[in-house]
Amino acid sequence: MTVNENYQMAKKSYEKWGIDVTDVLAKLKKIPISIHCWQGDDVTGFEVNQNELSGGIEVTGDYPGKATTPEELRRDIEMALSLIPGKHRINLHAIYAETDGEFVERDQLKPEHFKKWVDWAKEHGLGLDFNPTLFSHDKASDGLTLAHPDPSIRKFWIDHCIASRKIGEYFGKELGTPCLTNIWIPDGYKDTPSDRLTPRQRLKDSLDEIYAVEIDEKYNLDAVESKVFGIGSESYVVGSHEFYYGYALKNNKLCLMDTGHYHPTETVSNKISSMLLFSDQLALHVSRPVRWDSDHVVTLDDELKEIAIEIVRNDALNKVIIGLDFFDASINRVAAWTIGTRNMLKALLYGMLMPHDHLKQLQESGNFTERLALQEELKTYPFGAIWDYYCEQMDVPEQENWLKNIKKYEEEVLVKREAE
Ligand code: RNT
Ligand code: ZN
Repeated sequence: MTVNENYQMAKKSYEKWGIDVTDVLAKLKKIPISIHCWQGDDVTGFEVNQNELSGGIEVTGDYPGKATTPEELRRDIEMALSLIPGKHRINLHAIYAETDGEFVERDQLKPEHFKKWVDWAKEHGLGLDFNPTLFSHDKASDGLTLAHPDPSIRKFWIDHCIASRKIGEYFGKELGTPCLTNIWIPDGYKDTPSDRLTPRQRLKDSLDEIYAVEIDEKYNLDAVESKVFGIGSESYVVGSHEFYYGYALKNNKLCLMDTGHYHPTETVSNKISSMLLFSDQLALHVSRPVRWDSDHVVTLDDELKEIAIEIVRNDALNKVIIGLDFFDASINRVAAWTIGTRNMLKALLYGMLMPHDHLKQLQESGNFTERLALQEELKTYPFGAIWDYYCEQMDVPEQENWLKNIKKYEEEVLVKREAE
C-alpha cells in the first residue's frame, strides 16, 4: 500500500466523526513552531570572550559535529528544516550575535550584530524570535542579574534587556512578523532565603525599567519565563510562576511557560485554559523534564499530546505561541531538532483529529463512560497514516526515512568538522 492509499483509508475513520482531514492538514501547515537555535551548539553562542554555560542549566554529551560558527549553525538548521514539514521560526539568544571578531558587551548589542541572521531568515522565509542572555557571563557569576543587590550590575542587565527588545523590534520590522522577546533569568538561592520579598521587589523594578521603553507590539512582543528551581537555585527562584504571572497580567506581557519549570506532577496542559481566560496570549517553551528540568528532546508523550489538545480544543492556535527548548549533546544535534519539532507537529495533528465538540458534549451531559471509551479508542486510530501523508505532501521524508539524510549529513559534514 502506498502512503496515499493508507491515507485514504485512515481518513475515513476520522470522517466518521465529522472531521475534515483535508482542512486539518491545511490548518496544520500554518502553525509556526519557534525552533531554538541553541540545540545546535549546546548553548555556546559566538561571543568573542566566551564564558562557560552557567545559570543552572546543563548540557551533557559529546556527540561529534557541534556547530562552532554561525555558518555551521545556520547550515545545520537548514538541514533540520528540510526534514520538518511546514514554515517555522528560529529562536535566537543574544550570545548568537555576530560581531566580526570584535568584543561587544551585551549591553551594547545592536540590530546590526544580527543582520546576517535577518538576511538568512529572509532568504528562507523564516520568522525570528529573541532572548537576552542573562547567564554565561561574569556579571552573572553569583547567580543574580536583574534582582542583584548591586545597582550597577542590575543596570547592566537592564540595558542588555532593552537592547534585546530593540533587536526584537528590528527582526519584526525586517521580517514582517512580530518577534517574541523572552526574558529568562537564573536569579535565585541555593539555600533557604532570609528574605524572599526584596529580590522580587528588585526584579519587578528592573522589569518596569526595561518595559518603560515603548516598542510597538506590531514588531516586538514581550514575554517573561518563570522557573521553580535550577542547579544552584534549588531553594528559591526570584522569578517564580506566581511572580511572572502577576507581572504579566498587570503589565500586559506574555507569560511564557517552560514545561520543565514546574513541580514534577504539575502540568502545563492544565494551566493553559485557566490562563487563557485572563490573557489574550501565552507562550510556551516545550521541553521534556526527566526527573528534573533536564531539557531532554521532546517526545510524543502524554503531556505533549495533552498540551496540543488543550490548544486545539480551546481554539487557541492563534493565542499560544509555541516554542521549543531542549538541548541534548549525546545524540546527533540535527536529529534532535528534527525529532523534537516533528513530535510537536505530530501532537498538534493528533489534537486536531479529535471530535472535540462531541467529547465536550459527552462531558456536559455527564456521560463519562462514553467520554473515557472514546478518548481511549481514539488513541489507536490510524493517526500515523495521516502524518505520513502530510509529510509526503509537504515534501519531507515520511516515517523514519529522514534518518538517511541525517546519516549522510553526519558523514559528509558533521564528522569532518571534528577533523579540522
Ligand atoms: C532555562 C530556561 C531558558 C533557557 C534558554 C537557553 O531554564 O528554560 O529558556 O533554556 O533560554
Ligand atoms: Zn525555557
